[in-house]
Amino acid sequence: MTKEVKQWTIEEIEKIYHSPLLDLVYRAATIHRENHNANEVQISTLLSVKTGGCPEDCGYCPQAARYHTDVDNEAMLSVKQVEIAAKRAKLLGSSRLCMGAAWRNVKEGKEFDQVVEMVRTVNALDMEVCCTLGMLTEKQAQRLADAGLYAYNHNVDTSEEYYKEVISTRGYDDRLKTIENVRKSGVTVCSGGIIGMGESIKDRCGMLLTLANLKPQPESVPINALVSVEGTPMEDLEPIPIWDMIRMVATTRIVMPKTTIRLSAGRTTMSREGQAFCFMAGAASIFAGDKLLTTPNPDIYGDLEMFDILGLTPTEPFSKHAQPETKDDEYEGEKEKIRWSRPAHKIEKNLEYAGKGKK
Ligand code: SAM
Ligand code: DTB
Ligand code: SF4
Repeated sequence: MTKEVKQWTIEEIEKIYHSPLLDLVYRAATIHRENHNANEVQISTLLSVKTGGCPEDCGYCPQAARYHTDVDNEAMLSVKQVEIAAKRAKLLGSSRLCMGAAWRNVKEGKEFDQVVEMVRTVNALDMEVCCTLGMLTEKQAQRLADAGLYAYNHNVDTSEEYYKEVISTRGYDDRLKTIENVRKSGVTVCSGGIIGMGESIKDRCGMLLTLANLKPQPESVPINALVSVEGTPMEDLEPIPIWDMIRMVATTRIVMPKTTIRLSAGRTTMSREGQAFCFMAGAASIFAGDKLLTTPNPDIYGDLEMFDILGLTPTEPFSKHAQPETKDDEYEGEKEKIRWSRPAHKIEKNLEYAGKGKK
């Protein structure tokens, strides 16, 4: 008999989010211990392989070309540079490397070929390889899978309703389509979002509703706290209280018991005690290294000291899923055509910031 998969409702998720904090954390911690080794936290490293100049208008993002931030456009990293960065990350305890590109979507050609080569190279170092390259087709996902890609990160970012207040250049459905394409290729899905963008609690729960009702649920869910960057439409937003992060992590744990929850952007403003509470509530990964993609992150030695204080050990690679095999590249160019949507709505704040000089 097949076990029926639970379909979550927004009311159920909101009720969990609003429960008394200590009850919430206790329940989440219990579920965490039933499904994971609670004293292990994965150390992951981010590497921006193509920085800046992105055509999208994501209101939080310092890499959007239309906002004038301190981020400069940089040429794509070479495979050798990636290999060196990956080896260094591994030496410092990382078991996962996530490579990001400031692209709307993956396009066929030299740059994508180079990313495929990067994936092969990092997989050969026995690290979990993750990519976040924007929207991609099923064939492109398959090509990355064949090169040894372990995970693909593509965030829904927020609820379907609030998404329209943040991004106007691509739709929520496009995001879900890419996630579906990744799923079909056999690569594990990493999808989460950001809190602190001015959304309501209902939106935070709405984002979890989307993710928790995916079948199967994502293997990995990053929870980012907004890093407000000067020059973006979200530059004036205050950091969220740590209690919101703890509630978000705990609620994620309860509605997606098996998922790896990643404490992602925003750790520079979180105390160690706050982060410990998040680990207690089910977070099982951090991004380490002094930079995320473009913004600062806590110092790695400070993080290792935090592991020591809390008695945490870094998770070994491939402890949740087997290492993908790297196959021969028999790819002969793109045959599949997808038309990603260009939604018609406009976002006043994003328009106001586009082209405006940095203060
Ligand atoms: N261009 C690709 C895309 O958008 O899918 C990949 C890179 S993008 C930088 C990856 C994710 O980083 C975004 O979906 C968003 O959730 C997160 N992110 C970007 N800027 C952020 C910020 N200022 N604060 C927190 N998270 C951020
Ligand atoms: C995710 O959800 N967070 C990471 C990773 N996936 C790619 C990226 C955070 C980026 C924060 C802003 C920056 O450094 O540019
Ligand atoms: Fe581009 Fe990704 Fe930044 Fe959006 S989040 S502007 S798609 S790099």
